[in-house]
Amino acid sequence: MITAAATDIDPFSIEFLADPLPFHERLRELGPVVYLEKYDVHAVARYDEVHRSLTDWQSLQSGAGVGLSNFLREKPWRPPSLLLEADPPRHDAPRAVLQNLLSPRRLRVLEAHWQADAADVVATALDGAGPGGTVELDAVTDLAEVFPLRVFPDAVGIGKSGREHLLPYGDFAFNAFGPQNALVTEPAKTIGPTTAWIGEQCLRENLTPDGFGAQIWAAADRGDITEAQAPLIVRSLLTAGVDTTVTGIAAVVHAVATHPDQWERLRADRSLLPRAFEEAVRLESPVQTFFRTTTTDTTIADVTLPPERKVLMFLGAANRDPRRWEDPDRFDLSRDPSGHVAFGMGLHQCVGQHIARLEATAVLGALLDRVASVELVDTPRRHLNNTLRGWESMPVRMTLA
Ligand code: QZP
Repeated sequence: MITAAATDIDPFSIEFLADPLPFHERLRELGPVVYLEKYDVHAVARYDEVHRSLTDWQSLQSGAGVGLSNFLREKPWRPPSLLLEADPPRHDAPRAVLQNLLSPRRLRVLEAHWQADAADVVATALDGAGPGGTVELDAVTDLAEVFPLRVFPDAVGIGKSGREHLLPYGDFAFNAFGPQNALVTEPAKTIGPTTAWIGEQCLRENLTPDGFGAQIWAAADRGDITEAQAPLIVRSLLTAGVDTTVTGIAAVVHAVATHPDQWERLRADRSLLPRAFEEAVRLESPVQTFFRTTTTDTTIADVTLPPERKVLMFLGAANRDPRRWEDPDRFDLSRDPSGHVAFGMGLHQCVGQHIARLEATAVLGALLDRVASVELVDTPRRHLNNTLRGWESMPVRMTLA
């Protein structure tokens, strides 16, 4: 019998979360499958094994939870998501509803509006500076957090008051995929009202008549899903749709600020804009990790695991695996980043990715319209989370075109 290399690396420690890249390399080098002693789980950090694990939904289920906690044994902190924490066939109707609602074709009507909103958000962040002027701003709090909060809650159709709960709710949900460390136990003391507010926003009577939320309820009226499923599907949008896009937008600003030659290329050729976003999420992997649970005896690279075992997938490590990517740490607009696993892969691949792309390219496009150069003026400060890799603050200087 072949066993996985064991390690005491803790991927949810402060040390790891603050600077994961050297740990990712160690994990990849240890072997195709490793055993994390601290949590008694196996893990994959190389591209091929992560890709295979993501696509083998029959052996590696999501229904037992995609966090460390095994729903077969432990009660989840909230009713499980009908999409994320479900397998076929239960997964499929909710997935189809969102996939249809969030398809590129359906999103086209938002594009011009969101580009105008992005121009406005960028103008405000640039604080009235004129051509040739320079502005210092925080790319996280003045830009990356502002834009999704400006467009997404309105697109879902939730109430205007209480929206300050959205980012903390997402932050908590993404922390909750990890172990019960201080990133979970501390906010858990005060998350109750936030969770209650989110639940209220998902009810039919609290949604505007034209948003994604109302359209999810309309799918229940048609019988595509049940009325009991509708509010939980709205909840998925509110959980997965805010902190992630904030991080994605911050990632692309960080990438161009730290690679001025690539910013110049982008300025010279705006058709590279979609690629800039894909390459930024490859490099940064806003969603760093996810678990699956074995359904049956499952062999990954010669290591056979019994049923009901958790497997941790390091998306961020796969996206910089030198076995798959040449010069993986470089943000390079010459590269074809397709095949990255920042949005996952297979059956559960991010259903909101077209919205994420629309938001990020709207912001980046608005920056390209106004800004000649972007640079960091200080070391950006990370925001630690058990699953998301983002920033608290990113001071930048922008020189206007
Ligand atoms: C979070 C849900 C990266 C994913 C874990 C993002 C995510 C997707 C779905 C949900 C939550 O359905 O609540």
